[in-house]
Amino acid sequence: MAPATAPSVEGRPRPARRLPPAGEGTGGSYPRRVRKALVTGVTGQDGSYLAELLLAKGYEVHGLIRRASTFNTQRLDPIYRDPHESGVRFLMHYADLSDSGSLVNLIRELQPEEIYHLGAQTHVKVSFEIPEYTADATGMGTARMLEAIRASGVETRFYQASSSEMFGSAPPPQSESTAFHPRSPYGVAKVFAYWFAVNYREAHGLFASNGILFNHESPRRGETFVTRKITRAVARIAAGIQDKLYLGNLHSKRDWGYAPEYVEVMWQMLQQDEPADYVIATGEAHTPQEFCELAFDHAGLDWERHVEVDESYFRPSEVDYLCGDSSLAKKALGWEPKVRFPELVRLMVDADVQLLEDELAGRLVRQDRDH
Ligand code: NAP
Ligand code: G4F
Repeated sequence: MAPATAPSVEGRPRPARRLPPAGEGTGGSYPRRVRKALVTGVTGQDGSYLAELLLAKGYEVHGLIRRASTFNTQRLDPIYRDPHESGVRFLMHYADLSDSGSLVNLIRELQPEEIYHLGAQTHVKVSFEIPEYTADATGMGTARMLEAIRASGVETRFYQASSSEMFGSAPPPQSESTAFHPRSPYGVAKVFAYWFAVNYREAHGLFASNGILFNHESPRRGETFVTRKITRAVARIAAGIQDKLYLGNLHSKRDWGYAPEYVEVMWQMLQQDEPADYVIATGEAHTPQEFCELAFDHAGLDWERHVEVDESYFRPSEVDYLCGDSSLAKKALGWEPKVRFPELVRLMVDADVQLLEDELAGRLVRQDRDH
């Protein structure tokens, strides 16, 4: 275990050192060393893809997970190895974004070179029902992470998972210079967290970058977000075990990309010489209705026969139109999306059809992860 490093005189995090390419050590006369990353929200959609990416790049990856009464690590099945085996480079640690002490202790113990802060209460509609909790986990969670970095005096780089929800009612196309006007407690909490990261960069010299990511989806998307809710229902309706799908507002516009491509750019942001904030988006917007049309059609179904609107899914204040301008990311990072809307819809439907077939055939066995 790396020894704890004393905080510098003013309790400031040390400026991040220049990083060697991952997995290649520092070269020259320096010893070869595996780079260490800490990922909060590792059990979520993005956290699981990011952990895979970092492992493939040679990192030792530490995931922060919170206590749950059931196993919540299914998305990590592809990379999980029993920690009793030798050479394991993916390890999980219990902590919680509402528990400052757990964050300080973990960061001090690990001394990670990179921290990807993805953990949050991420559901916009739910944030209207639990605004105080959302402010705490999604907003204060970032403040606690940043203070934990300062308190532990660790040399690190920090990625803040900012969101296009911060733009709210600001008209498209939204870019890094668009003023925020959040429309939900979640959006407000993310604006708070965004400015916390900027402030620690300006006040304390921390290498902190905000990735302002527009919606990104995948077969690992949480089941209550609209895209996954649709693709799961399509699979069930096609199999004859469900008939109706109840949705809310079908006419908002979202800029939907493919999650594995979005975690790649998180990593890229922390490899730059200087920290900065970047919008990540496809530049194309579609409605939930268009998503339904394509998804049902891909399974040979007519969406209008199965989809009904239930107003209880409407939000008290909606974000009508998100469509991002990611030209800065293209110029500075060389990042461009590859998977476009129709392909995204098809791959998500195909994955849910396959998943249901596996479930019905009893081919899926729950993996127990006691760590
Ligand atoms: P997600 O699937 O909902 O995952 C959220 C993660 O945060 C889960 O691992 C969850 O743990 C963890 N978490 C929640 N509360 C916590 C707490 N109190 N302490 C510790 N961990 C906690 O979210 P995602 O789609 O991967 O998104 C990743 C990040 O990017 C989030 O910050 C999200 O707000 C942001 N973002 C996402 C999108 C998008 O379209 N996906 C767009 C912009 C920004 P459990 O598994 O235990 O619940
Ligand atoms: O899938 P959604 O719940 O995603 P939303 O609200 O855009 O938020 C997601 O993307 C954000 C990035 O902009 C992230 F920061 C956030 O964490 C999350 O990942 O809803 C998309 C749209 C909304 O306009 C919603 O009103 O779909 C509409 N919708 C219509 N029927 C529905 C439903 N959304 C959900 N969740 N469930 C429905 O039945």
